[in-house]
Amino acid sequence: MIQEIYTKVLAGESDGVRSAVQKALDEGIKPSKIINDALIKAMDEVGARMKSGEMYVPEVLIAAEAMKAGLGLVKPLLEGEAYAVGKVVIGTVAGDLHDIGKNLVTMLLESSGFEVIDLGVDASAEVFLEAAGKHKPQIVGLSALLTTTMASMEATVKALREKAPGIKTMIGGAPVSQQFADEIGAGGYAPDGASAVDLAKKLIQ
Ligand code: B12
Repeated sequence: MIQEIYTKVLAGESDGVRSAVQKALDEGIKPSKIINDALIKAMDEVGARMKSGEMYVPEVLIAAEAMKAGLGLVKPLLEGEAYAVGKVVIGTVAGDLHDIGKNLVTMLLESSGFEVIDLGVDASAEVFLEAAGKHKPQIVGLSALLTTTMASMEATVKALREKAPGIKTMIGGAPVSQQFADEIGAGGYAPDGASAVDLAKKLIQ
């Protein structure tokens, strides 16, 4: 049944994932085993296929939806089992309304076991700071798709470094790069969703 869940996630079949997860639960398979050995493992494979160019954004989004459908069934059964591997606050910076990439990163982080608080788009440095204080994440992720909003990103990273120095930052979006991350003192840069998950895992170690 674990294999069936894995295959259905890769195929992006939400209904198939739901029924396979239900069958697994009926068979007495532990929720944590379903999450780790089927759902997360499948998303690891999705990440790998995305990196190698075997899967494209729409398929990745559909697989992430299918994974979340399965996760929805097992999550309530975890009985306080420590599940989240880490907490991330994420948002698109002030002046920028692009959110497709950020949403993809959010879904991939969630399906890899992170708890993600999504601040949406056009989020100012103050909004990021307030959320950092309220949710106490290990990581704040910032997205920018416009060259003009790279300045908002820089200002937000600066504000976080000054006022919440214990929190790591990671940045992404088409106009930014590792070089820009180094320049503004961000904790890291990732070029795509799968690498964002790897980076987040590295940052919380
Ligand atoms: C879709 C789109 C829009 C949509 C956005 C819809 C939405 N809900 O997001 C709409 C139509 C609203 C839009 C508006 C505008 N857009 Co636009 N848009 C795009 C387009 C075509 C695709 C962007 C996208 O979604 N890519 C797909 C995602 C999956 O990729 P991604 O965002 O890069 O994300 C990946 C990585 O970057 C990374 N990542 C992203 N975020 C993060 C965050 C973290 C923490 C990490 C680690 C990683 C990470 O992982 C993601 C997944 O792999 C791009 C062109 C392009 N091909 O990029 C132009 C583009 C970004 N837009 C552009 C422009 C100019 C505009 C407008 C100013 C147009 C106008 N004159 O009104 C407005 C600006 C509005 C605003 N204030 O933001 C320009 C920007 C030019 C520049 N260099 O500044 C582009 C490049 C088009 C162009 N060639 O001119 N746009």
